[in-house]
Amino acid sequence: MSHVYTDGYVAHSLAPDRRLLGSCGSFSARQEKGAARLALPPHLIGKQHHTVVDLGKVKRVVMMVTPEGGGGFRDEVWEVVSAIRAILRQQGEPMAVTMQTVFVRDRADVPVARRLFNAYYGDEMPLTLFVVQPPCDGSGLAVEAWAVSTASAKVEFHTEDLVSVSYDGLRWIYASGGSLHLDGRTPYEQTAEAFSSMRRMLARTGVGFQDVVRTWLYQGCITEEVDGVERYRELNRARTDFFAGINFEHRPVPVARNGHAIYPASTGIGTLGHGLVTACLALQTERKDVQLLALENPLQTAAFDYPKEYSIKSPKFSRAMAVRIGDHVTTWISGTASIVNSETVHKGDIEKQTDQTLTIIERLIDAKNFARLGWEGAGATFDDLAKLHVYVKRPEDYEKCRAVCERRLGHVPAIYAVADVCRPDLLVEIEGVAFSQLRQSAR
Ligand code: 3EB
Repeated sequence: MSHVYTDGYVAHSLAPDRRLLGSCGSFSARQEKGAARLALPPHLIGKQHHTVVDLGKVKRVVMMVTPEGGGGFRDEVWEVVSAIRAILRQQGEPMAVTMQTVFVRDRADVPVARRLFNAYYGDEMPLTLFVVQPPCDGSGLAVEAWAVSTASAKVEFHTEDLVSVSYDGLRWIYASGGSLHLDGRTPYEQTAEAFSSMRRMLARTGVGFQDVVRTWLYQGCITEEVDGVERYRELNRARTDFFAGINFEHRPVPVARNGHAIYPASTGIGTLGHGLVTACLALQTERKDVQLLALENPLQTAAFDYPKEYSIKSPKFSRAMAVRIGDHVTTWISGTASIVNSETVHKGDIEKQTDQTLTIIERLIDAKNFARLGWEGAGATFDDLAKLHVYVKRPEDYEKCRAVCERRLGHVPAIYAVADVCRPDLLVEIEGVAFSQLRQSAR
């Protein structure tokens, strides 16, 4: 949010768009009184939206930042860095960014972005994914960054592909499978290598792949065919083979029986180029008040049960993964598209597909669905969303898609980027993360 004042300066409100959990519940920035306002010269700080999540012992800040001052790509990166730094500085306690996803317009800009982020973060470089998906607003980049307060959390930057965060008897591990380019390898080989390297990374912290709760798979030219087979289908075949050796029900953290197979939540989406960028998030704890629930959607066939016409080996992911920690629940919503049962609906209509996708998400996270799958008293609404990522296939659909999202969700920190969704007839895919409180009676 920015306001141009008569002296020509732009004052950016760095008040959070949302505050989740804690004692204050959620409310919008507009309602917040006495919000910090920094008067900053134009172009110094990017457009930012962020959510502050009060997890009791630690605070998490989710930032969605895009530049707006113009200039070259370097200016844009520094503007984003300035915004991240300003948001973190105003938290009043030391914060560290643990993971960031950098969406860039041009692949050629990735090395520049990497160097500038390295220069800022130094030896505290978060796990960083560079994804070639042009931001819909025309910027050279857009960044989603997750930070945690370091007064009570210990953040370990093992390598640029491995970061862990420990607090309150919990350990979260972010691992990336690196950024692979084609190099003569088939999509199957690339995928197999990405999963193996994530497993190798996790093993360095003593964690197995069965502890993964969420994966992100950014595949270049996802719907292109290689030797007559679509790249995404080959990704699915390789993932299926890799997962065959993993039992996601056997992990230290108990998984609720939901009557379905259990897989991590996931995003599978296209990028420009032919690379494969992957990452995962794992959780380890011995706490007795922590439990996982893999969510399926009453409106959709489980992806792992999709008929063979979509992929010989089905996509192995859950519609969402929820983790209950004490009396709050974090829900990672997988990439969700306008699919009812297993069919694409509203072909060619961006507004209807967006609206349908949001309805599917709403039904996925509502209390009824949690109760159906065994968690009475849990559940989330759109007001509990900390962030949203919207992948739009056709750049010209952006405004219409955003209008539908804003009408139904109000203001959620969000990034919109252009990407190919894994079926030719899908125009939009949406993912998010929700933080909600268990109902009193369920605690
Ligand atoms: C769908 O429902 C849309 O292959 O990991 C969404 C989220 C999608 C994850 C994946 C694919 C994946 O099938 C596509």
